[in-house]
Amino acid sequence: MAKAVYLWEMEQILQQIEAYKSEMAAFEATTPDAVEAFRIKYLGTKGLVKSVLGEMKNVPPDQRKEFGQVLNEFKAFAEARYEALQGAAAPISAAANAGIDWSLPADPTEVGTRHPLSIVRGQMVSIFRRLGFAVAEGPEIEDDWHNFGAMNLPEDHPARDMQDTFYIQQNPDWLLRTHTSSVQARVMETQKPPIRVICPGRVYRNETISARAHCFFHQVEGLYIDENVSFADLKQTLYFFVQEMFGKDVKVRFRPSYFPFTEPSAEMDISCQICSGKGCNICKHTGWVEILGSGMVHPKVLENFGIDSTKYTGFAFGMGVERITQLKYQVNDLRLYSQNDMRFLKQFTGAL
Ligand code: 2U9
Repeated sequence: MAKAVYLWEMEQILQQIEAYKSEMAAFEATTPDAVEAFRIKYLGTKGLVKSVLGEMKNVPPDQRKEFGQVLNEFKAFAEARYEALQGAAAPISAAANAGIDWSLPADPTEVGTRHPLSIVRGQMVSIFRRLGFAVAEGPEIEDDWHNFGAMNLPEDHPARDMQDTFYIQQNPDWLLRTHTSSVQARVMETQKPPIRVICPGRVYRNETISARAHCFFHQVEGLYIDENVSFADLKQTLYFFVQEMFGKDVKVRFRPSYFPFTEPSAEMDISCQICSGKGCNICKHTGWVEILGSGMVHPKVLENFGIDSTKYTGFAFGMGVERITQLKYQVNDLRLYSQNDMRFLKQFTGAL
């Protein structure tokens, strides 16, 4: 009989708790005074939470654990609601104290624009993605092996002088990558052919800064390794790229060249986009401008990564994003790209 009374009372208390919780949830407080009123009513020394907690003494021992849990949750609910009200009221009351008129229009803010190099890099990446190239990225601080050794440039190789390198003082095995070929090296380390990647990224060379040279610039390099990849694939891929980038009327020509990591190697020129081949200062009155280097991946580079060079062949290419941007938008001073001059940067609003 006694137990039934206890149960009935407990039911009542539980209902009361639920009623208090709904009340608290609906409690609105936009001023510190109202928040304080909430605290006094529910969490004060004579508050409702305390009085419900006081019911614990009437609960039969075998139900204390279960009821204790309910009470703890109730207390936590009240505390959480109090914190939420405090958080919501603070900025409103701070604004009111500071005399802010929320109905006033906001100060005009200048909307940023995409950097021309980001725009052009995005276009380059999107063209190669359509040909099935994946994008790979890697570290800007590299070790000697990934930047030079793997690329067929051993320590005493004179071709290392072609690229003035920034070495890390604390450890001369580390350097700032001079090309993103180091990323392709890392791809070859972890993936088996077929490999079809492009590697966009920033590279560093120890050059005196001028209109035509900078100590850092951006490259997009590409690598395609599979069975039966030929120089014809290289030419067609790069021809497609320039047609998409500069329009269908663009003409191309390849000139033999030398890079330690490709054999044979070739540089590609396109008809000058400024004078349409008639002759101007940009093309030095030749009608042609150089835009990239390329070639068939040197068998030694393939073997460095355990790729059988009698079964697989590949082509690779590299180009500067600054150069492509210069030809697309006639930017004639490399320093403009990194000077953060809004008069320059604003001109590219609306581009992709
Ligand atoms: C691997 C094998 C070969 C990437 C290549 C070039 C030719 C090249 C320059 C163009 C202008 C750099 O930005 S630039 O100064 N690049 O001429 N790059 S072939 O060859 C590779 C890359 C990775 C594994």
